[in-house]
Amino acid sequence: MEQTLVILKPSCVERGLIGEVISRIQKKGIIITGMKMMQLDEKILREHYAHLVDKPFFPGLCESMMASPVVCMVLKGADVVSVFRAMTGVTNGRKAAPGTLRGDFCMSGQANIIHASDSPENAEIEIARFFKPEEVFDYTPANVSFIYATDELN
Ligand code: IDP
Ligand code: MG
Repeated sequence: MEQTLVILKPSCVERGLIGEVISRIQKKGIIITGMKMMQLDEKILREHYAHLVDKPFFPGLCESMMASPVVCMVLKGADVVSVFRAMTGVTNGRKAAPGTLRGDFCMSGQANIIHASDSPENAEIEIARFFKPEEVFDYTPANVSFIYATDELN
């Protein structure tokens, strides 16, 4: 099954929203295969946000991402990259649709509570950046046959 990398940003951790996000992930039927707290630094953020290093808001983005520990997760599921991006909503929380995590829980374009990988290829790169192989547990929960039809499992 596909994997994605999720980061619960300081705007999620500091506002006490970790449980809300994890609850939605689990209620959806997405499997959490890795989870840990980390304090990010500028080195890892320059890699993770390489596409944004030249933007004027990059220093502020780094500061906001280092303001507290974050929670990093690896999620597993069929089409989980696109499924979880849809659950996350668009970048700016003020524009994100109600019902999405950003739409329901944030008001900011920067402090938007969650990072979620945007493609399966980037997900694999990001998982390797934030997790050691032994920190990801590729188990299958006992209820999986009630989450998917048999022909959806591979
Ligand atoms: P995404 O998180 O929805 O994939 P990206 O464009 O990859 O959005 O940007 C990464 C992060 O950089 C965003 O989640 C947000 O925290 C921050 N960011 C993006 N655009 C802006 C901006 O115009 N102003 C301030 N922060 C921004
Ligand atoms: Mg992005």
